[in-house]
Amino acid sequence: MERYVHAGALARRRAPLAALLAAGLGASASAEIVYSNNFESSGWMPEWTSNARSTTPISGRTFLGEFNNDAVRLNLGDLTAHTEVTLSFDFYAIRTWDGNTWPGPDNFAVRVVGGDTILDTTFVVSEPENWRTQSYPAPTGQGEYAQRTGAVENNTLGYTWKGIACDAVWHMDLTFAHTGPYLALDFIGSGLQPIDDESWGLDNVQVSVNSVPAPGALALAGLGAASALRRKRR
Ligand SMILES: [Ca+2]
Ligand SMILES: [Ca+2]
Ligand SMILES: [Ca+2]
Repeated sequence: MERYVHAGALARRRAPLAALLAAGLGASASAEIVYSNNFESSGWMPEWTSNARSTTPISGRTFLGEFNNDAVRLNLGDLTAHTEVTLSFDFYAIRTWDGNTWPGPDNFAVRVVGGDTILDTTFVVSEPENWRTQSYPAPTGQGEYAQRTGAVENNTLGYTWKGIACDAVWHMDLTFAHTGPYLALDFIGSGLQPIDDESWGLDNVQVSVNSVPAPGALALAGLGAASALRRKRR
């Protein structure tokens, strides 16, 4: 029996009507943050299947992890009606990730339970072995990018391997089609060597739900606004 957290009890913001109307011509007419967690407080988190938390040696950031060849699940419930979801988070890759090649591939994936895989890729954080390649920002097996490609931070967390600084942070914004009040997401590491050699964590996890109205609904909203304006002028 899975437990779902009442997302309404967590940080929730509604886009003001003006912003909603202004965004009416764009892809997302409204967005609502239904979950946000920086893991800095120590309370129990029933929405996560693991409550493992660590603090970075440099700058003292607390995050969810460290994990290795593990899957950790985020369960959310009571979501506002929506047509798509945006998942944002910081991915901490710690120590000697080898990317596409032996001893690897060193893989990280995010899957919607009962739905699509929204991220499946490899990373390299393995200086000074500059010959290694990673798949990210392409999917696993489809990219040959230099190590740390796309990283927003390098060697800022304070982890080392044989005295050499060895960590990187990637920021992810993943938008995918989704409907229904429940959302479960699996974050999965695989192909990794032992946890003191290759590990990972999550920080600043945020989930927003978006409603993309059908063109007909947009036209109706426009008509409604126009007739409201006419009534006001009379
Ligand atoms: Ca944090
Ligand atoms: Ca390694
Ligand atoms: Ca490896």
